[in-house]
Amino acid sequence: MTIRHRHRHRIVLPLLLASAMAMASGCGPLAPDEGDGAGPASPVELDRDGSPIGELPQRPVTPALQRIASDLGELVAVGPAAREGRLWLADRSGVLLELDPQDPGRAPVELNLRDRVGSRAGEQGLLQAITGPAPGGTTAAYLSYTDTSGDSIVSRMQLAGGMPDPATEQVLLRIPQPFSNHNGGHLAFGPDDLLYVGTGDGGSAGDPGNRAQDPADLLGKMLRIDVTATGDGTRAYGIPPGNPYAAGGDGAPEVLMTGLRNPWRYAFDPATDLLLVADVGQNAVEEVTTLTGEQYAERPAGDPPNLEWAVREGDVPFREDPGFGPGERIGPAYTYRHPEGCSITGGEVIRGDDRGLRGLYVFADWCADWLGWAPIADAGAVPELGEVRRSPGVERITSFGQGPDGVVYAVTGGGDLYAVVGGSADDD
Ligand SMILES: [Ca+2]
Repeated sequence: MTIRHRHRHRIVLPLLLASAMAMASGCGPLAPDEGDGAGPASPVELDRDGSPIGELPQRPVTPALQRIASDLGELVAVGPAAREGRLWLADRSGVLLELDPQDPGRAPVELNLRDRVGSRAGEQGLLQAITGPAPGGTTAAYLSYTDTSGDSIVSRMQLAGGMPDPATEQVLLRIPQPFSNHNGGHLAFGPDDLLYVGTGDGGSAGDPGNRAQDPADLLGKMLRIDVTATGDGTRAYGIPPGNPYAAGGDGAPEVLMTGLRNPWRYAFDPATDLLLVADVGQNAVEEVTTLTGEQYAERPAGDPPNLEWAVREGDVPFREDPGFGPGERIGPAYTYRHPEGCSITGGEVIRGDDRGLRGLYVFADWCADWLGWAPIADAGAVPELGEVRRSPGVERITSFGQGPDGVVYAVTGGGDLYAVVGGSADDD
């Protein structure tokens, strides 16, 4: 890795690298004046598409959407299935689909869970299904949905034939919902193999119960639990010792972060451990907030990261009374205003892909026809979200997810499955 390589890269990929270079701020491996070339190569600068220098594309590669399948129902989640090479897709009405993205014309396997999923209101339903570790070194399915009473459920099911077995369902969390909207419902395992559970503020508008700032309330939070532990009789999981209220205090032991309104999708960058949380705004501002591994791994007692809702909506004041609860306030890394969109759909960081998109965070907005994207810039030791740009996209994207093949997929409420592929800069 030499200066000469960097120079050539800057010529070949001027648009992408200009922002990355600007963010390097004169320190770290991206700095143009740092000459030792020692240490690991920067994925942004030296390995953006995994190709040798001489084979880099002549123009910047931007993300675009390629439709893979249609008419799959009201899709709200996508991710790897338990069975190798397949995708799990969640139909909000309560059906889990298993699809082979290499053979998308074949009818998907269907698991009907409508006996327990309630989906009358638009934000209710089957919201997520993923696989993950379980006690005894096994693998299980973890599902998130609203039940027929409208309450939020996070449950575990054993796998049978590669699909969740509903007869084995074990409810881990049951969170009463005061209103039908803002149910959160995303599930993701962190780099620590702990389960991160995003909950909405309970709904209505403006967080009337001030739940998001109350660390004792499970609503309006990022929860974190250890599902490999068998629990202690009062709960069927373990409490990670790094949670800010693990040892007691004024908050619930499951609470990791406070001040969330409706974190409709968040993602961990597998290369840097950066956590990107997209929080849906009220009527004005949509936001992405980022936390480094250092910011979320081990929290001091009584000090959750506080993402500021409902005192602030994105980067503007929302409600003064009753003010901030405890915790380190962390403002958004990126915001945009209505009517550029109306409801952010948080995305994923592309890392396994080798078509020129590596290191990009992609996301969308439910109301907008653009695809948002930005490089994750690793400026020395601290990863951060780079300059956000937009490409043509489609409306009603409800979720993104990693595929089994390193491809990031997107789904829509209209039943379409898309792969995120590389387009040219001319698409802008
Ligand atoms: Ca916020």
